[in-house]
Amino acid sequence: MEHYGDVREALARRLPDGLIVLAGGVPVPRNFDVEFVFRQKSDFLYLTGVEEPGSYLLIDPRRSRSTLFIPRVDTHHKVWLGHVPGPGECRKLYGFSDVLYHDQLEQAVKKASAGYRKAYIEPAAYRKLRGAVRMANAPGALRDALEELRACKTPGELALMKRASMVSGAGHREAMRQARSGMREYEVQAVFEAECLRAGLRHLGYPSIVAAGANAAVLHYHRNDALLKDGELLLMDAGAEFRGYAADITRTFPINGRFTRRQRDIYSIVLETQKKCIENSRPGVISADLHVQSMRLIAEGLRGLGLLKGELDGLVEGGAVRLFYPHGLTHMLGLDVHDVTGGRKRRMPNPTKVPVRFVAKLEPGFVITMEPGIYFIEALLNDPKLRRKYRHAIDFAKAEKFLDFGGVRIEDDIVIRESGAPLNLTDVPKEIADVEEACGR
Ligand SMILES: [Mn+2]
Repeated sequence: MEHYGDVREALARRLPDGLIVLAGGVPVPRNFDVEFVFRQKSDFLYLTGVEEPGSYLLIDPRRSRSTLFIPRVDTHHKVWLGHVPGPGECRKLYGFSDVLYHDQLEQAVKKASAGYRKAYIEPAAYRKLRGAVRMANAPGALRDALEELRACKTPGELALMKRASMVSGAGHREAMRQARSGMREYEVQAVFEAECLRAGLRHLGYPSIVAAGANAAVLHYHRNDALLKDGELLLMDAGAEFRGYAADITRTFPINGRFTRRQRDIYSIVLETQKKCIENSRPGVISADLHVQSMRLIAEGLRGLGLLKGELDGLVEGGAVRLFYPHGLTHMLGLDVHDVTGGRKRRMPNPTKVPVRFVAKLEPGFVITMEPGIYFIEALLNDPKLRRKYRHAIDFAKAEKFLDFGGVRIEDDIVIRESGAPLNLTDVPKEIADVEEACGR
C-alpha cells in the first residue's frame, strides 16, 4: 500500500503543473453475457494496485491528493457478482484517503482544475471528460513520465517480481519432474499452470510455450498438443504474474531425464553464453552490446561443432549466426512481459553493426531477461536464397542432420544492481547435472 502511494508521489513530482487522470481497464465482451478474463491496465495497476475493472484515478499534484473513483454497484450487479467493496473498504484495501464513485469524477475534476492550466489525461479518461476539461491536455508527457518511472523497479516492485519468479520456478521444477514420453505437451502445461494457480497466481504473463522435439524451433509455438518422445528435448517458456508483475522463464530439458551427447553440445553453448551475459549485465552496459556478445559466443560454439565456418566477426556481422539464433537476447520485464524501456530506447542509437530491437543503457533497478538460444529452423536452413548467401559460412549438410533437434533456450530474469553482481530472480536448475537430477528419472 505504501509502495503505491510512493509511486503516485513520484509521478506527481515529475508532472507538478497539471492534473493527472487515468482510466482503469473495462471488461471486454467475448460474446453475449460472457467477458474475456479481465486483467487491469498496467499503468493503472502500477499506480493503484487495483485489480478490479471500471475505476479512475485523479492525482492533484499541488494539493498532494490522490482520489480513486470506483464503479457504483447496483442490486442487479450484487446478485450476479456478490459483494463488491465500497468506498470505505477501498480506502483500507488500497490506502487511498479519498475514494468516490466514478459518476463523481467529472465534478471532482472540475473542482480540482482551479489553478491549473494544464492536464495530463490519458486518452481513455479524456473521452469521458472532454466536456468538463478546459485545460490543455498533454497525454504524451504522461505516457513518457510513466515509462520513465516504470523502467526502474523499486524495492517494493522487486519483492512482487520475486514472488512471481518463485512460484513460476516451482512450476518449472514440477514440470521437469513430471514430464514423461507418451504425455502430450498440454499435460506438461497443465502441471506448470496448476502449480501457479495453486499458489493463487491466476494470470500468466503470456501464453505458455511447451514445445517437444522439433516444435522447439517454432519461436512462438502455442499449439502445445504434440506427443513427448523418448530421446527428445522439451522447451518450456512460461511465467505467471503476481499483482500484475510477470516472470518470464525458459528451460529446456531431456524428456527421458538424460541429455544425449548432441543435446549436451548444443545446450552447453547456450548455457555458457547465458551465464557470461548475465555476469556482464551491469549498469552502463548497452543491451545491444550484450546481444552482440551472445552472438559471438554462440557463433564460436557452433563453429567448434563444425556447423559454422570462418571468422567470428564475419559470422556475426554477416548474419550467418542469426540462422541459428534469430531473436533478441534480452528485453525489459515488469508489469508487461515485454516491459517499457522508459523512452530511453528512442534516445539511444544502436552502436553495433547488427540490428537489435532493444537498445538501452542498463541502469540499477532494470529487470531484464537473458535468453540466448540455438534452433534448427527448417524454414531458414532450407531457404534457397539463404543457402546461396551463406554457403561459405554454414555447413548446410551438417545442419540438415539437426532438423529433428528443435532447439534450446535458457531464460532467467535479472535485476541490474548499483554495484556487484546482478541479482538472478530465477530459481530453476540449469546446469546439466542439476537439470538431470530435477528430472529425477
Ligand atoms: Mn522472454
